[in-house]
Amino acid sequence: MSNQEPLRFPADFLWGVASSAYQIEGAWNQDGRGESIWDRFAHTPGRVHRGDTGDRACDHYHRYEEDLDSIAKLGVGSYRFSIAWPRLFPSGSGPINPAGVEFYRRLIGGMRERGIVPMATLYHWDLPQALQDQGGWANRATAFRFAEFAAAAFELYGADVPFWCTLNEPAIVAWLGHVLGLKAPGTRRFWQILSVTHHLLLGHGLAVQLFRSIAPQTAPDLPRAAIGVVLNPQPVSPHTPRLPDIWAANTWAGLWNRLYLEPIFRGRYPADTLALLRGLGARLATKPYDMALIRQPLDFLGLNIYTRVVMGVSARGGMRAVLPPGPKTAMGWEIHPQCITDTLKLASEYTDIPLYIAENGAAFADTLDEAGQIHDTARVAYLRDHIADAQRATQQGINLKGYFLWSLLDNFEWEDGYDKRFGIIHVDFATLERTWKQSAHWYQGVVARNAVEG
Ligand code: IFM
Repeated sequence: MSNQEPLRFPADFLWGVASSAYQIEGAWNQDGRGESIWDRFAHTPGRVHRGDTGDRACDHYHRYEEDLDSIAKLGVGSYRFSIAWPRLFPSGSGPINPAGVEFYRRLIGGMRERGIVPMATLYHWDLPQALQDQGGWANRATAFRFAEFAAAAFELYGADVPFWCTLNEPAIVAWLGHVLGLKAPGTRRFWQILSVTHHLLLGHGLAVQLFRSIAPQTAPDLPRAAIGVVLNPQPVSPHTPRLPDIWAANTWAGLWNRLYLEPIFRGRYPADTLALLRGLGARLATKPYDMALIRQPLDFLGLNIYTRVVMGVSARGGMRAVLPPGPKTAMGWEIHPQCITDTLKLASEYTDIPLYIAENGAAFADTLDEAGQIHDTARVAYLRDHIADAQRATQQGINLKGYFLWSLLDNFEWEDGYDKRFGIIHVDFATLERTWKQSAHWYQGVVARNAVEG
């Protein structure tokens, strides 16, 4: 513990916690929910660590009241959750599922009763399998189905949800889902990288356009309705100042950062990255006005920030991520708190709209002591250092308006199953019992004081 003055945040700073539907809800085939690409992926042997699935997950679908009580007790102002598309539209489009509508009505209502401001994400990776069967995001039509789903959500919940995020991390969807095959739908079709990216971004743009025309009016006690997108650009540095390493860092920044930031904020794909990908066989068919549709004025930008990337060249001359020495999380990600300011600065080059850290947190191997307590000191240290860096960013004039901790609960960490725990609340996946970790108590204090220890 340091003796320095606490690092105070601006009075209107929004504290939150974050989760996503497939990672916590469970009830995968209940009350009319349709199959998603993550159900199909997790049910396919060999795709997820130990064969784990989200079938039951944290059973949040049935235990959401208890979880909302925890959020209220943490004292945070907001909860970032996601709406499962196949719960509202089991086949991706067509008739709406009343039980799905009702679930989110109760969930959002539960937040409102407790004074928690809802932030809804529309696409946190759970595409209805029926749409995947028609080509998924590689099919242009999916962008239009997404916009219809989004419009239905705006109509249904617009009065009570002031913050809307269209997509979560489109780079992950495109690269890890469609090129590396590590996430659903698990395909390895390099040539689709540009079409999948383009259709995701088109879906985003169309949804924002519909949001503007629907213009949801929020209840008087809530902020005005706002829409944004959640991206995960990473600060990239060259391993050495040598030219090949600089080339690798720039190339990676194009593929991972600029491929998403430039179309959304400047209405064009980065020419160098586009040429590189096309040269390697990626295909892209655009229609007139697509880029104008993608470049919609946004109200905020969400950023998921965990680490940075150091790039060098391999012996064969290709790009290679270099893992610097020093501490790592259980994901093997370098702990580098300055990634917060660096990412915020990177985003600020594209826009001056309000920025939210939509996710930040860490997986560590937690152990329960004899009394059933979890002293997750490594997580507390990670959070403290990253939140302190966020505070320094606010002092440097960066337009940072809020921080959402990933994650409320230990949950289904995609292809890693339940092996990686990001929660500040421990979940016993046999009994589903929730136990606050030390980090939850600590975060409660940060929120109450609106400050972190310096
Ligand atoms: O669990 C994920 C989340 O769904 C998206 N952002 C990164 C988190 C940790 O890997």
